[in-house]
Amino acid sequence: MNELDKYKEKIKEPLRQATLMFLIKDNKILLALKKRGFAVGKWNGMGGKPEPKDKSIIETAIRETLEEVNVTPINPIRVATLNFYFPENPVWSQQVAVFLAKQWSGEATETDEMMPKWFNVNEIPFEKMWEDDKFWLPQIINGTFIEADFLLDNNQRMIEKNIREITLH
Ligand code: 6U4
Repeated sequence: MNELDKYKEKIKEPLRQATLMFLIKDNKILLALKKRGFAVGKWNGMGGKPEPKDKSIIETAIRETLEEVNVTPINPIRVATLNFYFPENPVWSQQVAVFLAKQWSGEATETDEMMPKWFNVNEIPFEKMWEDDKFWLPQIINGTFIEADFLLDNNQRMIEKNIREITLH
């Protein structure tokens, strides 16, 4: 059994939830630079943890996007479920629901939390992102639905991955 499966068998608690939202228009994707907190300095989608007032994970994803870049996504689609395991630091472990939106209201602007920027989909700055992103972000941009597990170390480096494409019937 690989390390990932061994660790998954060992932990009993469900992973805490978090969200990621990507806006896509033509051949451009909106990423945002994290200005504080976990993973500061990385380009990523917008997102965060559920709050008690959220009625669903999609509400969390929309609320976080509004708080972080002043945009309200319209009809976002859930395209991935990513499980991130940090055996050396389990409080970082999380299950991330990933959404794509092709419509929104407002225009992305900087906040205390994030600095948004549009990138050409062929020029995504993977070297300044989480190491796992290059394995799933191009696929979801191409319309693939993904379920994946990642094992990461204390330095936020990826140790192992298991990525499954989901076929909808
Ligand atoms: P708050 O509540 O804002 O202080 P924050 O420091 O923003 O917390 P959190 O946990 O709310 O952190 O959000 C973490 C964000 O990082 C979520 O949008 C999910 C995302 N994320 C976590 N691990 C990731 C990984 N390995 N690859 C990735 N995104 C990840 O692309």
